[in-house]
Amino acid sequence: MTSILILNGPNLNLLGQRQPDVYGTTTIADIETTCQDKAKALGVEIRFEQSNSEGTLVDLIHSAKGRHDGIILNAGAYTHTSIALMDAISSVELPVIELHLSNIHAREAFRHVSYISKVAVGQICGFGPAGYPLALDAMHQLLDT
Ligand code: CA2
Repeated sequence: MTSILILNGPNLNLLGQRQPDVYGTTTIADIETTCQDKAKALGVEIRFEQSNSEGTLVDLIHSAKGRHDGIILNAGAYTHTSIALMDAISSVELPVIELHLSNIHAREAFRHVSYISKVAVGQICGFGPAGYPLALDAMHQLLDT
């Protein structure tokens, strides 16, 4: 069965608990439930992870090789800074879809830079939590063709 790793970076564990005006009221647990439901409907398997640590995210990307067929990555603020995550993605040679809740291009200039974009197949941003099932649809299509 097709297996997709969904990786979430720093501070995303706080979703729904702090700054609801900026990031909404949906929690990371709600998003995981939505992803599990979507995966079931698509007939794929997912692993859903969140870490605040850059090194842990690098390790999870490395361990995806041979276990998962693709990665959906919301790297949070590491998107804009992490050459380590970019290199880890290049090293595993798996398709990666970059995902953001917010439209990073409509925000501060420092969020317009993404190291992930350089090695991702594509980017989904600006749709809030609905971006997660959209990304699963996109990955499913990508792996099917
Ligand atoms: O829009 C996204 O998904 C981001 O990856 C979210 C990151 C931000 O640094 C990126 O530029 C865009 C921030 C996640 C912080 O999440 C919080 C949730 C609740 C309270 C505080 C932070």
